[in-house]
Amino acid sequence: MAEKGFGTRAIHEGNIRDTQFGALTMPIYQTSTFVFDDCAQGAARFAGKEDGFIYTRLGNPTIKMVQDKVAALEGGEACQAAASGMGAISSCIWSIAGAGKKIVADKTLYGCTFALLSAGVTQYGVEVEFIDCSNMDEVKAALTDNTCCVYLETPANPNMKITDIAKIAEIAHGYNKDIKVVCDNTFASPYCQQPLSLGADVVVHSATKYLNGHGDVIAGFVVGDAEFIQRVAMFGVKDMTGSVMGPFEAFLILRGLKTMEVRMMRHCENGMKIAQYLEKQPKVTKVNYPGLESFPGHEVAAKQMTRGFGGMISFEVATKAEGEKLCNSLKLCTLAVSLGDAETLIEHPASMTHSTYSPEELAEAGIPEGMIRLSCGLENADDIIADLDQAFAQI
Ligand code: LCS
Repeated sequence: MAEKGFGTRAIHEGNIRDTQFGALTMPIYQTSTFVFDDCAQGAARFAGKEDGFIYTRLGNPTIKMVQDKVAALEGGEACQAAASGMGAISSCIWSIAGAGKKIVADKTLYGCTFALLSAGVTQYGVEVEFIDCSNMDEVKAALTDNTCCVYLETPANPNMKITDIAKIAEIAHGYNKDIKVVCDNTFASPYCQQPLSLGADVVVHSATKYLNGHGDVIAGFVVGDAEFIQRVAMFGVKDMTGSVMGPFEAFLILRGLKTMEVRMMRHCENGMKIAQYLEKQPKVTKVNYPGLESFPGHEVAAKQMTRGFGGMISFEVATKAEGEKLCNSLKLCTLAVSLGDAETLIEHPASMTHSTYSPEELAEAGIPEGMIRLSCGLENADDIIADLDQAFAQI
């Protein structure tokens, strides 16, 4: 039988049947520990000789189900949940890098990921070189014998820069097959793009965003091959970060995933309509949306974002003051960081999500002061556009 559609898989893959009471939805196993029948069973579980749960930092049924579902949607062998996107990223990085190793990272990243890589891991003997991953000459020049990881976001937060995942994987693995190509797939979501199928080794997510989709959870995931995820689970999360997802968060994400396909269809549709509106708006000097033919990354995006271009847009106005006036004049669109929610959210990256960058680093990363980021929500596109239009009339 042909592979089932994304919506069907989001609803049915990884489900664990409740044989005790027959509950349709996965119960919230709100427990810190699990009871052993006897000492032999406890010892066998700790030794990995018997399946079964031990302690929620090491595994939990509700969390297992959401992990298996996300692994299936990303086309990965296994998945490890974390307490946040940053928990997933740091648990992943500590499972790859250590003193004496080098990470090659794109210079345009979510602000806290940039802080982790530029000011965090470097304190512990890890070398990090920031480059432009959309420039393959820079990628080739950065690879060295101690390189263990190439780290990127595509589309990148906040300027939507597109990186060719297949090309990066080919270059990195051609240099050394053990280099882990890690792709943050938060902006695209597995509905639009599956980096593992393009050659990436690991996908990380802030599940706070599209995977949950309702703005009521902080959570993250790491997806990859079973051996690597075992290391992330039993070293990265268990020992290094302790960044454990809660059972209630797992439950809420399971609930969110049931509607993921219909939500993403609407996010993509609204993203395209709003990007086309912004392109015609005289006060906008530049629109960054992978679906626009005018966008430099469009061709690569069309190749690797197979179901749509997502709901994230950034655009530029002439000055920071104009951007602030615009944001302060909106009535429907909400001034808040985060993204991927039902509500349309707008923010100013240079002073908010990317305030961890110095002014020089912002310029280097392609994040100007006049840039505004828009997470197109699930409202009716005409209403979002009307709100933007009245706000633009104020500047
Ligand atoms: N990766 C990306 C691409 C992100 O955008 C974020 C958060 C993270 C990782 C970290 O995830 P968290 O720990 O927050 O779950 N991005 C945010 C943003 O752009 N606005 O607020 C948070």
